Amino acid sequence: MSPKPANLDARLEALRVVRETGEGRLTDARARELDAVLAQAGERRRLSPEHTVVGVFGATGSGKSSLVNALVGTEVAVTHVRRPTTSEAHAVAWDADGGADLLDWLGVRERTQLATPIDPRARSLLLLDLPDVDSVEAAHRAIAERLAAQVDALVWVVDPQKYADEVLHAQFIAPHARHAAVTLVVLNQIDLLPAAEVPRVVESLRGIVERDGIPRARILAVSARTGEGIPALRTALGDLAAAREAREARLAADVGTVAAAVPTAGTPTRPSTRATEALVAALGDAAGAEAVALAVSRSYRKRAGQATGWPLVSWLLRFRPDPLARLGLGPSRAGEDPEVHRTSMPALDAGARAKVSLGVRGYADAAAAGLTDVWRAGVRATAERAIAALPDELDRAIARTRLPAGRSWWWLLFTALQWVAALAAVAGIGWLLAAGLLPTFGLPAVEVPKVEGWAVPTLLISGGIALGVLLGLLGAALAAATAAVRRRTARRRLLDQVGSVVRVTAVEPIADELDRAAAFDAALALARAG
Ligand SMILES: Nc1nc2c(ncn2[C@@H]2O[C@H](COP(=O)(O)OP(=O)(O)OP(=O)(O)O)[C@@H](O)[C@H]2O)c(=O)[nH]1
Ligand SMILES: [Mg+2]
Repeated sequence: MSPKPANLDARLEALRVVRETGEGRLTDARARELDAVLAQAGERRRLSPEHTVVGVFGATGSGKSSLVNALVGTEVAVTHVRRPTTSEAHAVAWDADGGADLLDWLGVRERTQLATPIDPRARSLLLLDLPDVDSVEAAHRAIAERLAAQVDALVWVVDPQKYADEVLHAQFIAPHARHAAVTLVVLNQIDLLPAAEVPRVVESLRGIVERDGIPRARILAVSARTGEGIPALRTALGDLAAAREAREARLAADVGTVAAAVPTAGTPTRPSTRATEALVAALGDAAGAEAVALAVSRSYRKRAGQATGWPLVSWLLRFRPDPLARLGLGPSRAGEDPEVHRTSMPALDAGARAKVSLGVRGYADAAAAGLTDVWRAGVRATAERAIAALPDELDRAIARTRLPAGRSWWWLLFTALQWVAALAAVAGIGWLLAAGLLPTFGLPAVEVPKVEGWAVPTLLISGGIALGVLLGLLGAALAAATAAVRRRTARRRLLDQVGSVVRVTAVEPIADELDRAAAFDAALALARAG
C-alpha cells in the first residue's frame, strides 16, 4: 500500500476550482467527468467514512465466491461449477449498522451480517462478492464495472489456468491501474499447482500485472479450497481496513486521473504597465484626445486675441469660428462656466474604430500568446466585447472630461488698456481735426500745445496706436504660453478619462481572463499532484 496521499481535501478543492474556472473552457464530456468524480468523492466521504469497501473482482470461475467464503469462514456466498454463478453483488458486513446507507448508495441489495471479523482491525470492512467482470451476461459486467469505479479497494482474483488471459488484463485490470495503491492481486486455486510451480506462476503474474500498469503489486497466492494463504489475505484486508486511507487513496487516484486528462490553460503573459499605457495612448488618440486638446489651445488663443488684441484685429477675429465649438465643444453659452461639456461630437469614425480594434486585439493577443487554444479564444472573445463597447465609452469619456476653457483674469485689464489706447488715438485725431478745420469755418482756433517740440494730439495718436499694438503683441505672447499649458492640461485630463474607460472596459476584463487561466492551472497542478 502506498503512503497516505497528500491532503485529499486540498486536491478535491483544487479539482472543484478547476471545474469552476474551467466553465466554458472544458469540453462537455470533460466537465461531466469532473462532476462525476466530485460527486462521487463528496458522496463517498459523506457516507460512512469509517467503512472500507473492498470489492472482489475477477473472471468467472476464478473462485471469487469461494474466496469470500474462505475468508469469512462460513458459506455466505453461493459457489458452483455452473458458470456464471454470482449474478448480484453480495456484501458481507460485521459492524452493527452494516454500512446500510453506504450499501444503498453502492446499490448492493444482498447483505450478510456476521459477528466475528476476519481480522481484529476489520470490523468496519464491507466485503463485496461480485459477478464476473468478463461475463457473457451484460448485466453482470455492468454491476462489476460500476462497483469497480466506486469501491475503496480492489481485489483481483485470478486462477492458474487463466491468470494470463489477455482480455482480463487489457480490458479490466489495466484500466483500473491508477488504483494500484488500493489493489491486491490474488492467485487462487494454488492447490491445483505443484508447490514448486507456485513462485514461478506468481512471478509470471507479477510481470503481466506490471505491464498492466501496477508496479510492485501486492500478490498473494492462496487456495480457497485448502485455506492456504487465506490468513495472509485476511491480514492484508485488515491492513486495508485499519488504514482508512484506502478510501482516501482511492479518491485521490480518481482526482489525479481525471485531472491528468484535463488540458492545461498555458502561461499568460501579463501586460506590462508600459503596454497598458501605450494602449491608453493609442485609444486616446483614436478617440481624438489630441485633436480636442489642440482645439482647447486654439480656442483659448482666439478668445484671448478677441479680448486683448488690437481692436481692429480683435474685431475681425469674431468672424472666425471657435475651434472647440466646431467639435461640438465650447464654453457654456453665458461664457461664465469655466468648464465645458460636449454637446455633440461625431461618433468614432471608421478609421478610429479600426485603431481601437487593432490596439485592443494586439494587447489581448500578446497577453494570451502562451495560452492554449480554448483559453486564447476566451481572451479574444473578451477583447471583442471590449472592442464593441469602446467607441461609445470613449465618446462619453471625451464628453465628460472637464476642459480648461475659461477666460484669464488679465484679459479684462488688457481690454481696458486697449480701450484707453484707442480712445487716446481717437482723441488725438479729433483734436487735430478740430485744430485744422475750425479756422476754415471762421471759428477761433484750438490751441495745439507741444511737448518737447511734438504736438500733443500727434503724441496721443502715435502713443495710442503704439500701445495698442504693443498690448496686442504682449497679449498674444501671454495667450500662446497659457494656451500651451491648457493644451497639456486638457490632454492629461482627456487621457485620464480615456484611461479609466480603457481599464474598466478592456484591461481589467482581459486581466480577469488571465487570472482565471492562471488560477485554473494552479488548481489543476494541485489536483494532479498525488
Ligand atoms: N481446486 C480449487 N477449486 C476452487 C478454488 N476456489 C474455487 N474453486 C472452484 O471453482 C469453481 C468456481 O468457484 P466460484 O467461487 O463459484 O467462482 P466465482 O469466481 O465466484 O464464479 P462466478 O460467480 O461465476 O463469477 C467452484 O467449483 C469452486 O469449487 C480453489 O481454491 N481450488
Ligand atoms: Mg461467484
